[in-house]
Amino acid sequence: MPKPIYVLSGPNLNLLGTREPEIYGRDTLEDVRKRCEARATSLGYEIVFRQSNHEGELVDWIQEAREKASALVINPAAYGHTSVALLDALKAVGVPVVECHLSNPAAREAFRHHSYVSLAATGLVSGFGAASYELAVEAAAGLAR
Ligand code: CA2
Repeated sequence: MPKPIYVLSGPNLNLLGTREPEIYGRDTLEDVRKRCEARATSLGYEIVFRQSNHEGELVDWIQEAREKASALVINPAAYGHTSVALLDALKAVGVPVVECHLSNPAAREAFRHHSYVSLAATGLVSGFGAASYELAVEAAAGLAR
Protein backbone atom coordinates (compact mmCIF):
# COMPACT_ATOMS: atom_id res chain seq x y z
CA MET A 1 0.00 0.00 0.00
CA PRO A 2 1.42 3.45 -0.89
CA LYS A 3 1.62 6.20 1.69
CA PRO A 4 -1.77 7.94 2.23
CA ILE A 5 -2.96 11.12 0.59
CA TYR A 6 -3.28 13.84 3.21
CA VAL A 7 -6.45 15.95 2.87
CA LEU A 8 -6.27 19.06 5.06
CA SER A 9 -8.97 21.69 5.61
CA GLY A 10 -8.57 25.09 7.20
CA PRO A 11 -10.55 27.40 9.45
CA ASN A 12 -14.33 27.30 9.77
CA LEU A 13 -14.74 24.31 7.47
CA ASN A 14 -15.90 22.33 10.52
CA LEU A 15 -19.11 24.39 10.04
CA LEU A 16 -19.69 23.05 6.55
CA GLY A 17 -23.31 22.12 5.88
CA THR A 18 -24.63 24.31 8.68
CA ARG A 19 -24.56 27.78 7.06
CA GLU A 20 -24.28 29.47 3.65
CA PRO A 21 -25.37 26.37 1.67
CA GLU A 22 -25.83 28.58 -1.41
CA ILE A 23 -22.05 29.12 -1.44
CA TYR A 24 -20.61 25.97 0.12
CA GLY A 25 -23.32 23.33 -0.42
CA ARG A 26 -25.20 21.11 2.03
CA ASP A 27 -22.60 18.39 2.56
CA THR A 28 -20.98 18.32 5.99
CA LEU A 29 -17.23 17.86 6.36
CA GLU A 30 -17.93 14.26 7.39
CA ASP A 31 -19.81 13.78 4.08
CA VAL A 32 -16.79 15.22 2.28
CA ARG A 33 -14.49 12.85 4.17
CA LYS A 34 -16.56 9.84 3.09
CA ARG A 35 -16.54 10.98 -0.54
CA CYS A 36 -12.76 11.47 -0.48
CA GLU A 37 -12.25 8.11 1.17
CA ALA A 38 -14.37 6.33 -1.46
CA ARG A 39 -12.54 8.03 -4.32
CA ALA A 40 -9.13 7.34 -2.80
CA THR A 41 -9.98 3.68 -2.15
CA SER A 42 -11.00 3.24 -5.78
CA LEU A 43 -7.57 4.58 -6.76
CA GLY A 44 -5.65 2.36 -4.33
CA TYR A 45 -4.96 4.99 -1.66
CA GLU A 46 -5.87 5.62 1.93
CA ILE A 47 -6.48 9.16 3.16
CA VAL A 48 -5.62 11.09 6.28
CA PHE A 49 -8.43 13.66 6.57
CA ARG A 50 -8.06 16.51 9.08
CA GLN A 51 -9.45 20.00 9.74
CA SER A 52 -8.08 22.74 11.96
CA ASN A 53 -8.97 26.31 12.83
CA HIS A 54 -5.33 26.92 13.83
CA GLU A 55 -2.63 28.01 11.39
CA GLY A 56 0.22 26.42 13.36
CA GLU A 57 -1.53 23.06 13.56
CA LEU A 58 -1.92 23.08 9.77
CA VAL A 59 1.80 23.88 9.46
CA ASP A 60 2.59 20.91 11.75
CA TRP A 61 0.46 18.57 9.62
CA ILE A 62 2.08 19.80 6.38
CA GLN A 63 5.50 19.08 7.93
CA GLU A 64 4.25 15.62 8.96
CA ALA A 65 3.13 14.98 5.36
CA ARG A 66 6.74 15.38 4.21
CA GLU A 67 7.53 11.98 5.74
CA LYS A 68 4.16 10.27 5.79
CA ALA A 69 2.18 11.27 2.66
CA SER A 70 2.21 10.38 -1.04
CA ALA A 71 0.59 13.70 -1.88
CA LEU A 72 -1.29 16.52 -0.19
CA VAL A 73 -4.70 18.07 -0.89
CA ILE A 74 -5.37 21.30 0.98
CA ASN A 75 -8.36 23.59 1.27
CA PRO A 76 -6.63 26.34 3.25
CA ALA A 77 -9.90 28.30 3.52
CA ALA A 78 -9.20 31.93 4.51
CA TYR A 79 -5.54 31.16 5.33
CA GLY A 80 -4.94 30.68 1.61
CA HIS A 81 -5.40 34.42 1.21
CA THR A 82 -3.21 35.41 4.16
CA SER A 83 -0.68 32.81 5.22
CA VAL A 84 2.98 32.99 4.24
CA ALA A 85 3.54 30.35 6.96
CA LEU A 86 1.42 27.82 5.06
CA LEU A 87 3.21 28.75 1.82
CA ASP A 88 6.64 28.22 3.38
CA ALA A 89 5.57 24.84 4.82
CA LEU A 90 4.10 23.73 1.48
CA LYS A 91 7.22 24.77 -0.44
CA ALA A 92 9.21 22.43 1.82
CA VAL A 93 6.79 19.49 1.79
CA GLY A 94 8.43 17.62 -1.07
CA VAL A 95 5.27 15.81 -2.24
CA PRO A 96 2.72 16.98 -4.84
CA VAL A 97 0.27 19.62 -3.57
CA VAL A 98 -3.26 20.15 -4.93
CA GLU A 99 -5.18 23.20 -3.69
CA CYS A 100 -8.93 22.87 -3.51
CA HIS A 101 -11.89 25.12 -2.76
CA LEU A 102 -15.59 24.41 -2.55
CA SER A 103 -16.51 27.76 -4.10
CA ASN A 104 -14.73 29.58 -6.92
CA PRO A 105 -12.78 32.33 -5.14
CA ALA A 106 -11.93 34.00 -8.47
CA ALA A 107 -15.65 34.74 -8.95
CA ARG A 108 -16.04 36.26 -5.46
CA GLU A 109 -14.71 39.30 -3.58
CA ALA A 110 -11.35 40.73 -4.70
CA PHE A 111 -9.66 39.78 -1.40
CA ARG A 112 -10.25 36.11 -2.29
CA HIS A 113 -8.51 36.39 -5.66
CA HIS A 114 -4.98 35.96 -4.33
CA SER A 115 -3.81 32.66 -2.87
CA TYR A 116 -0.38 32.18 -1.27
CA VAL A 117 -1.03 28.43 -1.38
CA SER A 118 -1.30 28.51 -5.18
CA LEU A 119 2.39 29.46 -5.34
CA ALA A 120 3.28 26.01 -3.96
CA ALA A 121 0.53 23.93 -5.62
CA THR A 122 0.81 21.93 -8.81
CA GLY A 123 -2.82 22.73 -9.53
CA LEU A 124 -6.13 24.00 -8.22
CA VAL A 125 -9.66 22.56 -8.19
CA SER A 126 -12.37 25.05 -7.24
CA GLY A 127 -16.04 25.76 -7.64
CA PHE A 128 -17.53 22.26 -7.59
CA GLY A 129 -18.62 22.05 -3.95
CA ALA A 130 -17.75 18.77 -2.25
CA ALA A 131 -16.81 17.34 -5.65
CA SER A 132 -13.80 19.72 -5.66
CA TYR A 133 -12.28 17.58 -2.91
CA GLU A 134 -12.93 14.32 -4.78
CA LEU A 135 -11.44 15.72 -7.98
CA ALA A 136 -8.45 17.02 -6.03
CA VAL A 137 -7.90 13.56 -4.49
CA GLU A 138 -7.99 12.06 -7.98
CA ALA A 139 -5.49 14.65 -9.24
CA ALA A 140 -3.24 14.06 -6.22
CA ALA A 141 -3.28 10.30 -6.82
CA GLY A 142 -2.29 10.90 -10.43
CA LEU A 143 0.59 13.14 -9.39
CA ALA A 144 1.75 10.70 -6.72
CA ARG A 145 2.35 7.85 -9.18
O1 CA2 B 1 -14.52 27.90 -1.19
C1 CA2 B 1 -13.75 27.50 -0.32
O2 CA2 B 1 -13.56 26.30 -0.09
C2 CA2 B 1 -13.03 28.51 0.59
O3 CA2 B 1 -11.73 27.99 0.86
C3 CA2 B 1 -13.86 28.61 1.86
C4 CA2 B 1 -13.35 29.65 2.82
C5 CA2 B 1 -13.15 31.00 2.12
O4 CA2 B 1 -12.55 31.92 3.03
C6 CA2 B 1 -12.29 30.86 0.89
O5 CA2 B 1 -12.20 32.14 0.25
C7 CA2 B 1 -12.88 29.86 -0.08
C8 CA2 B 1 -14.34 29.84 3.98
C9 CA2 B 1 -14.62 28.59 4.74
C10 CA2 B 1 -15.77 28.83 5.70
O6 CA2 B 1 -16.56 27.70 5.70
C11 CA2 B 1 -17.84 27.80 6.19
C12 CA2 B 1 -18.70 26.81 5.81
C13 CA2 B 1 -20.00 26.84 6.25
C14 CA2 B 1 -20.42 27.86 7.08
C15 CA2 B 1 -19.55 28.85 7.45
C16 CA2 B 1 -18.24 28.81 7.01
